[in-house]
Amino acid sequence: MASDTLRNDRFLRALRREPTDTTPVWLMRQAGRYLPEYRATRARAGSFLALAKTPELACEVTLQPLARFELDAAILFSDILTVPDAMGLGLYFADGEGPKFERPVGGADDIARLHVPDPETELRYVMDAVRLIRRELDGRVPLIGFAGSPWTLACYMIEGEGSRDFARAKALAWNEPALMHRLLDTVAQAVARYLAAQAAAGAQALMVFDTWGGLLGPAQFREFSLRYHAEVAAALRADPAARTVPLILFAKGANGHLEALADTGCAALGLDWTITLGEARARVGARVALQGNVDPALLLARPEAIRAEVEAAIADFGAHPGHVFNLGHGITPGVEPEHVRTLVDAVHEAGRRIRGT
Ligand code: 1CP
Repeated sequence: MASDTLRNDRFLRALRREPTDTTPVWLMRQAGRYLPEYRATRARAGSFLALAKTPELACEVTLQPLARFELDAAILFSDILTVPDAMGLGLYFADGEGPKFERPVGGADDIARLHVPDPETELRYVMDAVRLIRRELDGRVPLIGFAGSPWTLACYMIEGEGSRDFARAKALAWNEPALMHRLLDTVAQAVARYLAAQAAAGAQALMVFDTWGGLLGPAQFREFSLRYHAEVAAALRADPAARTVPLILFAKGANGHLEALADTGCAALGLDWTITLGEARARVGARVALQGNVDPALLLARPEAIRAEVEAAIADFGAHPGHVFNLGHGITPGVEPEHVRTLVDAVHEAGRRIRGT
């Protein structure tokens, strides 16, 4: 496989907390609407779902940001909601709106009917995209595969669409915890199987997005989110293809739980921008690598402000191994692509400066 000839392994080395020549950087949503070439491919595809479900097009948009910027990793172009779609919920996008499910999960009968999808048949388009992207990357940088966390996916499955508070999902957790656990258990099996299949297809790192973990209070976070992170991580460690593939866990808004998250068996934690890298490193840096964490809105600022903030973040982490630079959440659509170049180049410059390389 092409992994033998990986020409830029900064990202994987940082995840293993090994020294690197400079700080590696990639950005959540690096392929997306802020890029005119992404908008053109999406228009050609006709819809976001057609784009995500056509491996050649998913591969094309995955590679677009790498053609422009000196990024140190590629991330599979797909969505976390492909898994509930394959579980039978019917994902669709109404015009100009976010994702929705035709058949959200209502109660016990719906939950009992859910099945764990076979990735190589029911999510074949994702596995084909992973294989194609690996071939087209040809060892330039590693490829990241990903999935939503069981809790975050359950939020969308119950609500049927995005929400600010996911009140229906939280109500189910309070009112029928056993039922919620049955749902989370099935979703966790689906997520673990899906991530393991991505590793077998060629993903060189795996990331779990727990975008809505931070909505839960401390005890509920441990019960309904954290526990399933540990289950997914344990399943991956037991899988021959995924065992050696580093796992990055991003639980947005869950900084109160960093120590517990670091003990789930992941290689790295993704951080949002509400904690400093220095504090996070002091708390968990001996156990895991850290990925993050500047405010995505920084990309709306002037180039000098972007450079200053990047410099400050890298100084705050210090000259230790184990930092992957990223935003604290995804790039927003209105960002000027040249600002992304400023940020990426500033990371490599500041990373070299602090190491004296
Ligand atoms: O083209 C478009 O208009 C569709 C917008 C879009 C894009 C570009 C959606 C719909 N998904 C994606 C791609 C996507 N989604 C990636 C691509 C890889 C990358 O470049 O990073 C990834 C990693 C995701 C993951 C994802 N989807 C998350 C977790 C990360 C996060 O942003 O917190 C979540 C919560 C989703 C759900 C989703 N899919 C799309 C939208 C607009 C949303 C948010 C819905 C909501 O809650 O309102």
